[in-house]
Amino acid sequence: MEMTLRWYGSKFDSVTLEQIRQVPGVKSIITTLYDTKPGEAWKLEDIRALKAEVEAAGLKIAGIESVNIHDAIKIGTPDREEYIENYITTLERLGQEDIHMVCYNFMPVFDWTRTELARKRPDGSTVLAYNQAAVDAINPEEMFNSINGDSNGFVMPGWEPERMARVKELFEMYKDVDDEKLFENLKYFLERIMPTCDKYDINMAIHPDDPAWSVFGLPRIIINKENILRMMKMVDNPHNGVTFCSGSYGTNLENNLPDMIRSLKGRIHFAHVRNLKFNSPTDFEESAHLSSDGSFDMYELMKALYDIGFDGPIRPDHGRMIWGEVAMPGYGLYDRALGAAYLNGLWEAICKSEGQK
Ligand code: DNO
Repeated sequence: MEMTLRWYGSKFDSVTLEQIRQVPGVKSIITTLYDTKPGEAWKLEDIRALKAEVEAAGLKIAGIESVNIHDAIKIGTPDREEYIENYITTLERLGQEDIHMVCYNFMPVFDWTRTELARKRPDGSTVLAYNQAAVDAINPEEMFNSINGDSNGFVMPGWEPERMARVKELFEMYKDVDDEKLFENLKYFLERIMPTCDKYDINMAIHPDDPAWSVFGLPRIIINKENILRMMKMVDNPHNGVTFCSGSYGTNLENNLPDMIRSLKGRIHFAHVRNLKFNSPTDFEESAHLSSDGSFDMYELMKALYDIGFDGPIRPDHGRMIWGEVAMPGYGLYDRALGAAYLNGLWEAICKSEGQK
């Protein structure tokens, strides 16, 4: 596996490439053109400039998180053709620049959803947290305002103000889209882009819906083993794969994470590994990565990845805010660096106990 950290670009991130380079075992990053809009074709010169900046700092780009999907594609309106064409152009340009992994999601309206961005834990750290009762008590606009108010001045991915200004209109546009329709639209999109992925060897890695159930009545499909295997089968091409995100699939305690990993052998193109601490099945917070701080056995997750021969990029996921750092919630340097060191340690121990040098 290739240990990475996510980086939003020098205009948007409080963490620098120079800092990332000093995290032991991290030689590459996962990044994006954060100021592009879903549906736009990325400019070749922008991709080249990003790549040059990363390489000048002694790092490499291991993949893109995310090239976002325009709502027309998810809803299946006739203008989706234009946006699919633009997506294909972006993929071609990424391929030409030797970038071969693209993470995306197919969540309607929102990306991830949390009810708190700074819940205080007993050790004084703050973390992102989710409480179903709190979601049930508010409407989407209120949720946007609370996320925006808690984000330390950073624009949170998937919660961009321009997007949220249209939240009512977006809900209206999705009113006839149920799970089946969303599957159908995903299939259509994947079938259209697979020839380009084959040509440029681009691994598409769909990110799960987070949390792994419907919020505000919107359809959600990338939530469990059954659905994800259905998706792999409906477009049966090795370039159609997943981002295995433990913190997203893990929101539903019925998901057996090591078993899911094993069932996806060859189709996991990217891994997000983080721990959650459940206070009840519908209230959880993002703990430190260490197994004993949360509810997951992180050794078992890493062992399952090892057993399937996972060799793609992996990243520690949301970190706690510690040591007075002010950063985008979930994306500070310190706790993610601790996470990377811990996951690297687990991996080294697994490799050695399996007889590898
Ligand atoms: C949250 C992230 C997600 C993820 C997208 C992928 O921190 O894991 O925003 O990047 O869903 O498109």
